[in-house]
Amino acid sequence: MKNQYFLLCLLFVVYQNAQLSAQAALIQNVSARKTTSLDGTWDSQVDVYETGYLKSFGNTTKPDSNGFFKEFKPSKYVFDGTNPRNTERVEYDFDTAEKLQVPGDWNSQNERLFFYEGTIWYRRKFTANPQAGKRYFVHFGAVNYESVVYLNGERLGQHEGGFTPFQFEVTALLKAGENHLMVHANNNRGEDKVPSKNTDWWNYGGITRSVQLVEMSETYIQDYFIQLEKGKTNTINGWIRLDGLQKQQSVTVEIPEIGLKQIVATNTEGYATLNLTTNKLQLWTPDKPKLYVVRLTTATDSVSDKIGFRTIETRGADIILNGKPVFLKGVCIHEEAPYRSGRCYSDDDARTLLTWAKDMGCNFVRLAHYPHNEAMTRMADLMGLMVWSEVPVYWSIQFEKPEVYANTENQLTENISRDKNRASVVIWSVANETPNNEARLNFLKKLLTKTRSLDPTRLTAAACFASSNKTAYKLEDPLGEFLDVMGCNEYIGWYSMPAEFAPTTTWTSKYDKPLIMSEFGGEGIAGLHGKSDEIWSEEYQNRIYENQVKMFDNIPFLRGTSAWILMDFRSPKRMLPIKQNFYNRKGLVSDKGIKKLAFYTMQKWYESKVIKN
Ligand code: GCB
Repeated sequence: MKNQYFLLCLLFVVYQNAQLSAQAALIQNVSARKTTSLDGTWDSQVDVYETGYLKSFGNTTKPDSNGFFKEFKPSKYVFDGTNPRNTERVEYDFDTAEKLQVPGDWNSQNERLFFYEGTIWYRRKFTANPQAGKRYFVHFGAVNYESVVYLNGERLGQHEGGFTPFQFEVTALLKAGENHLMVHANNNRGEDKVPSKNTDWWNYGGITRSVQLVEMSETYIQDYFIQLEKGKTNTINGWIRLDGLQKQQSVTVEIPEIGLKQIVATNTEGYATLNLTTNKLQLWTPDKPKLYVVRLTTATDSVSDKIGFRTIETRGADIILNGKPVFLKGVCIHEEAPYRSGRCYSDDDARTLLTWAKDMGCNFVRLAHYPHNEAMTRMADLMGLMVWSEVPVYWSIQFEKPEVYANTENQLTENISRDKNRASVVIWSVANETPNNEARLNFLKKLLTKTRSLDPTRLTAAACFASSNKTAYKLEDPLGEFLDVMGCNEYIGWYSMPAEFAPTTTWTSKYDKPLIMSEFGGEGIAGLHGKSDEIWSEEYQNRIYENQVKMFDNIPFLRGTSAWILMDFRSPKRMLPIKQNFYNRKGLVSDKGIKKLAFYTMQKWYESKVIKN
C-alpha cells in the first residue's frame, strides 16, 4: 500500500513536470485573444562561452540548476568559520545588463553584435494578475534559432526553428505581481539544422517576433480550419478543436454578413467538423480581396477572425483560381526590413514590401526561404496577393537523419498551423534547390504527404533546377512527380550563359503540370549607371530581365514567375567591398527603397499579361 502510494505520488510529480515543460498546442489567431504584450525593452546578456549554464569553474555544458535563469543575487557575506564560499561573487546581473528591443534581431541593434552568432540570454520582468479559472500561455512569434525558456527560474521547455511560433502554458507558474521571463536564444548554424550551415541570407539572431502573455478560459477554442472545399466555391469545410476539461460542447459558427450559421457538437477529444453550403459568398481574388468576419462561440469562449474564401487547383498545366485559369505575376521577398535592414516584423514593414509588389503589377509573392511573420500573410490577405509559403529546406540538408526530418516536419506543421486560414496562401513549398538524390526524395515525399494531411486545400511546390544542355532546358527532377506545381530557379544572364541566350532557350517538361519560374535575375546597384555590358550597373541587370521576359513568352506551360528578388538583402556571402558590402544586390528595389530599371521592365511585362483575376 505504502509502495502504491509512493508510486502514485511519483506519477503525479512526473505528470506535473511534463505539464510544466510541455509545449502547448498553438492557439489559433492569438492576436485576437486577451493578451499582454511582452514586447519592448528586454535585459540581455551575451554569453559566448555558455557560462550561464556552467558551475563556477564548470567543466560541464549541461543545463545546470544554478544557471543564469535562477538570477542569483549577491547576498551579504557572513563567514561562519566553516563555509569558505564567497557569496558576493556573482558575475552577472540582468538589472544592469545591456538592453535589446523585442521584437528585433540583435545584429542590427548593436554594432558589436552585427556578426555575432551564439547565445544571448534575454530577461523580461513583467507584472501579472492571474485570475482563478483562467489559463495562461507565453506565446513567441519566433526566436532564431533555438530557445530555452524559463519563467521565475523554472524551465518551461525549448524550441528549435527560427521562423515559426511556439508557446508554453504557464498557469501553474505565473505569480500575482512580478514575474521574470528568461530566454536562452542561440543562433549557431549547424550541418544538422534546418536551414543548414550555408545560406544566402543573414542569420539574424534573437527574439525576432512579438512575445505575448495570453489569457484563455479553462476550456477554449484552441484551433480551427475554415476554408472552401477544394474545387467547390459554395462549400465551406473545416474543423474546430477545443482544449480544456469541458471538451464536449456545442460550437456556433457564424458568418454574420451573409447570415450563415451552424451549430456543431465537439466529441470527447474536443473536435468537431464543419460543413456549410452557401451561394452568397463573394470569393477572394487579388483584385477584390474580400474578407468575412467569422465568429466562433462556445459556452466558455469566443473568437473572431477575418477569413477570405477562394479555391485553388491545377488542371494539366493550368493553375485555377475560383474555377478560372490564372497567371501568377510575382516576386520573391526576404523578411528583410525596408529602409533599415534587419528582420522585419510589423504591419508597416509588410505594407511597404507588399505595396512595392503591387506597384510592380504583382498578384503573387513568394515568401522566401522560410515562414515570414504573420503580418505578411495577414497583409497579403487584405491587399490581395497570393502567397507561396516556404520552409527552410534550403541547399544541403542532412536528409538521411530522422531527427532532421522531425525538426522540419515540426517547422512545417507550425507554419501551416498558423496560416491555414489565410486565403492569400495558395502554395506550401517544401524545398529550395536541394540536391537530387534518394535520401532527399524520400524526405521530401514524406514532407509532402504530411503537408497534404494537414491541409488538403492548397497546392504543393518546391523550387528545383532544370537539367540543361546548352540552351535546351528540361524539367525532369524526380520530385516533380509528387508536386502540384513545379518551381524552377534559373539565372541565365548571371550565373549561366549571357542574357541574350534566353530568348532562344527552349523549355520542355516531363510533367503535365504548371511551372512557376521561382527565381531569375541578377545583381544591379541602384544609381550605378553604365552600358548594358557593365556588370553591377542597373542596365546590366535590366538586360537580364529584358531577355528573360522574351523567354517566358515562349514557355507553353509557364503559369507564374517570381523574380529574385524584391529588395536588396543582407548576406554574409556577398563580400565585394563597396559594391555589395554584405548585401545581395539582386533586388528590383534597393535597401533604401529606390526602384531600379528592372523593376519597370517586370512591371511592363506584367501589364502585358492580360488574364484578369
Ligand atoms: C538562389 C537561391 C537564393 C540566392 C540566389 C542568389 O538560387 O535560391 O537564395 O540568394 O540564388 O542570389 O544567388
